[in-house]
Amino acid sequence: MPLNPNLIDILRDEKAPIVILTGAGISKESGLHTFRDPDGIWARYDISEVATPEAFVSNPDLVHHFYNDRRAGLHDPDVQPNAAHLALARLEAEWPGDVLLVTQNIDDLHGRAGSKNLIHMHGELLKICCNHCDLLTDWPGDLAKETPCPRCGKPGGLRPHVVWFGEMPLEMERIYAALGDCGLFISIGTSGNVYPAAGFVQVAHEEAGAETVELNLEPSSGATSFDHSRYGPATELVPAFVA
Ligand code: BJW
Repeated sequence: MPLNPNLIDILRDEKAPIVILTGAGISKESGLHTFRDPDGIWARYDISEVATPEAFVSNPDLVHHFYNDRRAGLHDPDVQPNAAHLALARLEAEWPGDVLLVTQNIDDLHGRAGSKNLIHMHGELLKICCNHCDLLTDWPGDLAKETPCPRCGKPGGLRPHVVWFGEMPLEMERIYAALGDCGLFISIGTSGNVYPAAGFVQVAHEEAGAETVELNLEPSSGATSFDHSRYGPATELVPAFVA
């Protein structure tokens, strides 16, 4: 096998299912911040004050401000899918086997790039839900503490459709089923600090015997768990790897 194998070198079975996990690093070159880099979101905000259910109860104004700001950032016309998002959408369209893309990102850049078999395991920034009823709807604009729910009419219950610490990530059954059956697991642009996503590499390796690949700017916390790795910017690594 070549020193820096690409997807085709690793996957000789051309129909093998592929599971891809992405994190904030894939959207960095589109102009969105990561979380744990020195210039990241957690350098400016305290996680416990904006990304927990307890924070939403004690200071909903701050939590809404945090997500309103990020929603506005996502609407910046300069924020567009980059070469890495586009390469993954192309892979899904062209690979003869299943490709499941699981993103921890709440931005909509994978969808805009054309990925269809996509799970937003930490939710979606442009959606809201209601703590009082079962509303889940698109919400591109600002949200405030007093905004009444468009379905049940009650104020105070609307929240961003995002998964905070201590909450259950979305579609876990479907994700674990795909991990247990894949031939290749690729992790892109994630620091490997947040579970359960950080544990997916072990599941793919142990349950499916899958080959595992990390594509990241630098070795992640779980780097030694991967069979193969390449380090550099996602816009260079991803198109080259899936080409
Ligand atoms: C580039 C680049 C470029 C830069 N190119 N690369 C097991 C052990 C220990 C703890 C736990 C455990 N299981 C669960 C936990 C608790 C907790 C957890 O993991 N804590 C850890 C901090 C220890 N997990 C949870 O609470 C999760 N829920 C859960 O497990 O439910 C089950 C359960 C429920 C109830 C009771 C018991 C169990 C939920 C986690 C929710 C995460 N939420 C956030 C914020 C919400 C969404 C938002 O506002 O955006 O999600 S936190 C934040 O981190 C966000 C991200 O999706 C997530 C991951 O970050 P990511 O994507 O990895 O970003 P960074 O910044 O960390 O890394 C970026 C990487 O890119 C870096 O490596 C750079 O080098 C690289 N990079 N530029 C390529 N150009």
